[in-house]
Amino acid sequence: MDYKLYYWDLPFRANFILLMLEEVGAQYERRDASEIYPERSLKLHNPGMAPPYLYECKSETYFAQMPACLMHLGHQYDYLPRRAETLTLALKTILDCNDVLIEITNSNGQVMWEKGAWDSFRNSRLPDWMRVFEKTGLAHGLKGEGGFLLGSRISVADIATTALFGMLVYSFPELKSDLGENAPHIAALCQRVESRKAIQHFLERQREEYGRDYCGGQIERSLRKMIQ
Ligand SMILES: N[C@@H](CCC(=O)N[C@@H](CS)C(=O)NCC(=O)O)C(=O)O
Repeated sequence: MDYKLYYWDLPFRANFILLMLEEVGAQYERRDASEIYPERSLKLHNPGMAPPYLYECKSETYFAQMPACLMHLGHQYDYLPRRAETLTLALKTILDCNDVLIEITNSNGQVMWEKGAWDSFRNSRLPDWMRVFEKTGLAHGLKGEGGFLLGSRISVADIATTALFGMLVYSFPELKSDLGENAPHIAALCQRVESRKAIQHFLERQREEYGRDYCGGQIERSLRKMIQ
């Protein structure tokens, strides 16, 4: 066993780490977040505030914060860009993804969506975010039908981008045209990454199990009410 991932019974932030573990063929098991959170989280050697927690068996170490977990796996499996600029952009891309997750869930569900706020998010911030990814890709690695976000080699940035937008448009098919219009190369990239063998098998199993579930809870219900 290489890793244990502690998270809720949902795709959301887990998928960033799960797609990576699948891509590199790591041996891992999923555990429920409640085994750590909240009681044990402060007692960990590297304490963390909230799930996901990634446990690395060989170093007997826990990591929290999705971007940190992904950067750690990127380092372990050689999925980080080599040049300083693109290495920094890989981290920035994962942080951008996490910001989008926070925005789309109104700060992880602190406030439920209302029509005016949702419409303005969907018509302004969300397309701007999509364009940020599109412009980054076009400047660094995406070309015509191929390439990756930050060069000719797959990196954690592609895994994160796919976990963000691939999952978003699968869970909310109504947003597919938003992505296609604002970030056509990113839409194509997500499809290519989702078709990589290990990831494809994983997503088929997951989508059979969870359907179109996204982040769960009242905030998912509020999001669905806005989008439908
Ligand atoms: N910045 C953290 C956010 C973690 C987070 O918000 N986790 C959610 C589930 S996705 C949770 O269960 N939060 C409980 C809490 O914040 O107490 C990360 O990226 O991992």
